[in-house]
Amino acid sequence: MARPPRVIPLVYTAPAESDLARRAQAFYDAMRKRRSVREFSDRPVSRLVIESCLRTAGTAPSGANLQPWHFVAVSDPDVKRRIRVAAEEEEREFYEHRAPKEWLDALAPLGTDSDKPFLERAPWLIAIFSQLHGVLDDGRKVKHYYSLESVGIATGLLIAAVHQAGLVALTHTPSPMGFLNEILGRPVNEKPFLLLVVGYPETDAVVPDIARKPLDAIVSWR
Ligand code: IYR
Repeated sequence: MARPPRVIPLVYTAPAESDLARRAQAFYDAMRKRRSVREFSDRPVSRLVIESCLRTAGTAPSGANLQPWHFVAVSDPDVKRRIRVAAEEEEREFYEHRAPKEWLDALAPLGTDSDKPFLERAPWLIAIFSQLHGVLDDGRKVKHYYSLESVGIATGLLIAAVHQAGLVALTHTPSPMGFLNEILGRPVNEKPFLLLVVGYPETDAVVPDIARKPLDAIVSWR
């Protein structure tokens, strides 16, 4: 029979009930200002800031608490350049051949193309990997559960942390992303999930004039 789990008291203080709505609204008001930004300044960002954001990402819930993620934080200009070159190669293939017209039509409002100068200009690129299984010191495999869901949640927290810190980010998904394993020296059990570009926006940065769906379009109540 499984041993009973070790437990500790939950650290939790309930806010006054009258405060709940205000707190929920305040967080929404902060998060609604988040935008995906493609025009980055080259202004540096201290590694300490990125470390705190990554700690936040690491607080995410995960399948069986196996924390099946790995983050590579890149600030080295040579590594950034290699990532840009490899990503743009895939992107050119995507925009010129691979993408069906329907996909290109869906992307049109974003104004994206295969040029990704921000991959060199932004101070930080965070490559997020999902560990499809773990590996013990002796090489044996450890099964992971819900890796992609877990890493998706961790990435959401990371994006919120970056925004809360006062920086901007872009979720970038050059496809396929296998070149990230090669350039960053990550093992084959780790699947690239997303490349998060982090920094300050360019002074005169613009963003697409697009809107979020209203609540009644994304929620139903029963
Ligand atoms: N990866 C390409 C294309 C692209 C795809 C989706 I879906 C987007 O929301 C945005 C871009 C690129 O980064 O340009």
